[in-house]
Amino acid sequence: FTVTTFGESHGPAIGCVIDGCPPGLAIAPEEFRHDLDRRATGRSRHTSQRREADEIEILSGVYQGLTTGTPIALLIRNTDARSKDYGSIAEQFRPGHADYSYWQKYGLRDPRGGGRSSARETTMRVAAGVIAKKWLAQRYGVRVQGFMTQIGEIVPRGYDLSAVEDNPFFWPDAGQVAELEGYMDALRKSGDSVGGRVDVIADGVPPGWGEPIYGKLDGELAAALMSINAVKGVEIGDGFAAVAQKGTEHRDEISRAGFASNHAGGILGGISTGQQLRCSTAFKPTSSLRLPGHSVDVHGNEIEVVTTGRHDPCVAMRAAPICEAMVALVLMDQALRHRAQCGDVGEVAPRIPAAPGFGDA
Ligand code: EPS
Repeated sequence: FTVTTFGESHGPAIGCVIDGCPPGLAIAPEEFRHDLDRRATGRSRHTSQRREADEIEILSGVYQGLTTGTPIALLIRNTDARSKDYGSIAEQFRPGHADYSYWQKYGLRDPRGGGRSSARETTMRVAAGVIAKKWLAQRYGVRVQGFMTQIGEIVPRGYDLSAVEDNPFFWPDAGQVAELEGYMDALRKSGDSVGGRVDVIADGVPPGWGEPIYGKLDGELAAALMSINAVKGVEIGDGFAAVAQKGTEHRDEISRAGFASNHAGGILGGISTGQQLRCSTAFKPTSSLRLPGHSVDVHGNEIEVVTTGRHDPCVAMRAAPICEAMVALVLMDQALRHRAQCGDVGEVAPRIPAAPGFGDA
């Protein structure tokens, strides 16, 4: 099961090809709306004000509302690109932006809206993720949920996951939303940007998904999450906090009644344990800033770069649905691989109940 995307931020359209989806899954264009809206720009004052309709066209792989097993091609036409915003920086490298590395690699680039390196590309990951989430939920009862766990220095005081969809930050503590609004308003006025952290949990993942060495579940999740624009770090379970832990603290003790804890984040040896899966992703502050920064242009002249136009002061704010999609795509791929190899093994005893999950009472 693979997904590839195509398209540029200011090209005529963006799209994806999803290959390997089993036949018979019901899917309609309107089912993409909810997640595409969760990711989109212009849905609050705290994101870029570019307004895209993000209307999905299903070009192939679906007949009479059901997937056929052949490649599914999805397309979204770009409708609100303002390429003149990029006229003055077309030959400049924004410090901290992929402008420079794309130029070094290809010797030319489409500077409009960051071209292929734009966060616009993540739209199609979310679209593909809609199919993976639906298949996982129907076939295995798997639920995937993303939420934000840090903006700059601010971390949640509490975790009530029912609050996440009711605020533009995907924030799990409703009591802090006013503080975040004020923080983001001040940040936007200052012209600067900030990083953020997004966690994803997946409930209902059965034990056994993931390959033992090549194609470990955690390795594939890390690669998938790292492939999102602006991501600089991924943790599974306790992640880097495990460095300071003792073995007696980190190990998740087992009794017939259940796992006592879940420091491992639901994965041991690259294979799911049946516990809640937990990943955390670090997003850097965006680099398109109206505050001047030192750089050079394509001719090697030293310059000051100023980026005008419509940009996200905290791209992580829109990333919860993107991270969910990447996790769902990896899980669907691993589920199919597991089924192909071990489908006839069946349930193996003893199956140990999971520890209470993140956000559970
Ligand atoms: C982006 C800059 C803005 C964002 C864009 C990502 O685009 P533009 O410069 O064309 O107005 O709106 O994100 C999206 C369009 C999207 O759908 O996510 C950038 O610099 O990466």
